[in-house]
Amino acid sequence: MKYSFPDGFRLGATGAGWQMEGEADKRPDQKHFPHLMWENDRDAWFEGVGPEVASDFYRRFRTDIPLFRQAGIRQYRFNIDWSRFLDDYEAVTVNERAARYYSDVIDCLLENGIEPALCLEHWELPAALYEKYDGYASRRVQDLYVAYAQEAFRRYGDRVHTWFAFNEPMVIPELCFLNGAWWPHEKNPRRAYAWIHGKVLCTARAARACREILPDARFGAILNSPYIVPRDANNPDDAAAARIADDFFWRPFTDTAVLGRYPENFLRILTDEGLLFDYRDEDARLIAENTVDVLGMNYYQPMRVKAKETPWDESRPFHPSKFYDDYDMPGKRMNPYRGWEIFPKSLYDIGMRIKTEYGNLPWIVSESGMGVQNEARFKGPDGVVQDDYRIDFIAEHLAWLSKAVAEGSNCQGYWLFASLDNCSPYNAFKNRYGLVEVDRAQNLARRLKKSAAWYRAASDANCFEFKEI
Ligand code: BGP
Repeated sequence: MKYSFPDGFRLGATGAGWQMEGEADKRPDQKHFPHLMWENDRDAWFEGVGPEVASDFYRRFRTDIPLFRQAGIRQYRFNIDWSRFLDDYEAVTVNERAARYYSDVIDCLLENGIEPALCLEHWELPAALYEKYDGYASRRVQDLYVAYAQEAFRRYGDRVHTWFAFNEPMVIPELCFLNGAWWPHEKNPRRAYAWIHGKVLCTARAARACREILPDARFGAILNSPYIVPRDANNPDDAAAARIADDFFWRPFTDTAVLGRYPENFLRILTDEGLLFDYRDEDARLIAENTVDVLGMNYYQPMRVKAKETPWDESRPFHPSKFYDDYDMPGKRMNPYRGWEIFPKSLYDIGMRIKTEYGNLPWIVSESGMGVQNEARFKGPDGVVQDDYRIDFIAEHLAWLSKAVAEGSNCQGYWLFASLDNCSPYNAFKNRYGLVEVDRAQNLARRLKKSAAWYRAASDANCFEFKEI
């Protein structure tokens, strides 16, 4: 069956700053938060590998970007590493060498016919601002983030017309401070929600600054959408459990960014728990007055929940799972390497939800992808990774997305994670995501995978063949 997208819909890819750039030309005092995670938890990172070299995109972008073009990437979302971009985070003095690098990447993308979209942060909060002020919980750091954003708008706004505040602003507060999975392994909900509110305020303030400096640009938020699915939508207890998970994991950033307000239930529960952050009248006004023009939704897997069956231990620090249990659906399709469910229909559901609940705002699938371990075993005699599983994964996601678009959802693009194989938090180079291989046994040599040719054909034609969904 043939699936197609309207004119103007673009296939693209995402490149995460620190996960690809590497740390060449950075001073030791220019560390970012993921570097701290690695430095303090090295044994837990796959083979001890961290962000130091990553894919070495910093030194190789001039030869990488033409490969992206060959892979059919028409739009490219990447980000500035705040910790690299400035020499002095408090005085907001720009490191001219870093500024030139980002400018050169933008030019190189444009020369290759690829439209750049810039994100201001993919977790690269400068370590110095984490250590001195506790990061986004601090109003001082929020000021410094906005000052940094203004500098970026002034430098690159002549060539970059789509901007985003953060990549997945929920992930660091959730994994580092709420459930303790990542360094510093805290279960400290007060800190987690203070960070979340700080990032909500930064998003609104950066949107306002972007409009002042670049009135013709569009400004957006990139959110992780663990699309929440109840065990049984017809069971009121399961549905109620899913609503609470939604209030805590989907809606805090989506509602503030698009509707200009927090979900009531989220504020009420935090208040009842004695965990409401420093929430001022002027904050509510700021959020209401500075919503975004575009949403980026990163989607990997659904979050399945059911009504609470296990007793909640009141001596534990608060976690939203006080009100729901995770649901392990029998027979679910898995990506065994990453341990994530594969459920492409969510892209249709996300599209219809944005249409009905969020005013049909323009949106983009800003990440979707499949990480696979030991891809070298799939190499053919010519050395090319025969990643048919990735082609099927992309096609099935695109098929569901095209159904949403056909039913009126205003989705304008699909950006694969990722252009290049790169360094994941903790999993480092274990699972490979790229259309372009990075061969670590061969001095990081690059080679297009089979999926790159498929992506190129789909991108050029804006349509593709796949089985009926
Ligand atoms: C998202 C990040 C990406 C990428 C992706 C895949 O949360 O925005 O940068 O890391 O997850 O996950 P992982 O790298 O953990 O396999």
